[in-house]
Amino acid sequence: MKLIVTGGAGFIGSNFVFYQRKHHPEDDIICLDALTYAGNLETLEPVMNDPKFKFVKGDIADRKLVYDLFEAEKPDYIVNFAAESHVDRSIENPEVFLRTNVMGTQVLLDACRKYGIKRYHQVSTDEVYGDLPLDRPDLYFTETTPIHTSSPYSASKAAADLLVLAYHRTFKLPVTVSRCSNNYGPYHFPEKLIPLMISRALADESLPVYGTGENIRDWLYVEDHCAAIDLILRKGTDGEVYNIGGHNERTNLEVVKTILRQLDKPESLITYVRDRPGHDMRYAIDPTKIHNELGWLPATKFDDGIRQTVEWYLSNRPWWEHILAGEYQNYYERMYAGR
Ligand code: NAD
Ligand code: TDX
Repeated sequence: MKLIVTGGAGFIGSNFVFYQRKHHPEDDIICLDALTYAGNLETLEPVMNDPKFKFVKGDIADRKLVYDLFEAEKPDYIVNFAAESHVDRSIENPEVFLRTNVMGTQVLLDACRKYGIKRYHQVSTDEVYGDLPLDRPDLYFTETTPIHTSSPYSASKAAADLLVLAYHRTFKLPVTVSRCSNNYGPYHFPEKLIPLMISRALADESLPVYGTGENIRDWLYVEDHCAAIDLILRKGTDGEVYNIGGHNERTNLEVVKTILRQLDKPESLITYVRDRPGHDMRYAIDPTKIHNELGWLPATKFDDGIRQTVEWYLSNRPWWEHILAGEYQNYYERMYAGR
């Protein structure tokens, strides 16, 4: 089997590449990634010389480049992680979110139609369901919860989901969609909540908590997400949407305090700052469908996962320090110019 993994130099995509090499060493992987600010080739260094792995620098919205790649490689599976993924950036500048998340997805779908594939998998998010109120802990997102987005980011992801499902209905393209809750773990870009708080706490800097910190996220260890996508890709049903989450709801404040305890830093570092506009209150996934149909269950409890994650950031300082210093962006040219 040959897989194209788009966005494989980002947080979840890189973890998925490593998961595939470990669990399906017979498969060939091509990573297509534009190396935006969020893409880091240093992350993929362990597989760069692997004969079953190939890296291609390119934009999923570049039709010619994508068609040429499909023509040359004739992939069986496509897993689309490539996206602009940060809600705050989408509030600042929505345009690139539409280009990559919507138009880029459309180019990939067209390439799948033109060249034929076994399965296209769209990596989506629970944010397409909007949010749940804090006073209704009995409510969860299911696959039939209406799409109801809050940010330009989630609107662009929802648009992409609808396109993917439309290509299934109209053109019979074999597709699946997964909607996962918040991920955490190794290689998480240090402007997202958990790695941001770890790196700032280590430097004894203030920890900016938006609003009151009561917003709830449903955290899933990244490897559990990768295992779920792998199952859906290989055993899921065409045209279906699968929710992925592990019932690990925490307020942002709880998450930040857990990190501070583990690092033995004082809670006085917490600073309440202006809230995110349109800030979603609570996300909570009902994962019954993927459990019943594909037997998926998360393996990592939040308390273990967050401990491992903090330890990972402590023992991989150069990885995130290069990002904070901006050095990682020269890495591709430095290491791969003329290679
Ligand atoms: P990320 O921002 O860490 O990585 C995105 C990757 O996509 C980067 O390597 C970047 O260079 C690449 N990319 C961006 N634009 C591109 C383009 N036009 N062409 C090719 N590559 C491009 O994101 P992430 O957190 O790893 O998220 C991956 C996917 O999972 C996204 O689709 C996101 O919506 C979804 N998701 C993320 C979470 C989460 O908690 N992080 C949860 C659910 C779903
Ligand atoms: O400095 C901060 N302070 C703060 O209070 C940051 C960066 C975030 N927050 C809050 C906002 C959210 O309630 O923490 C929560 C998590 O924020 P993010 O890490 O930005 O994630 P979120 O907005 O929940 O979106 C994430 O999960 C769903 C991913 O970035 C998305 O790509 C995914 O679809």
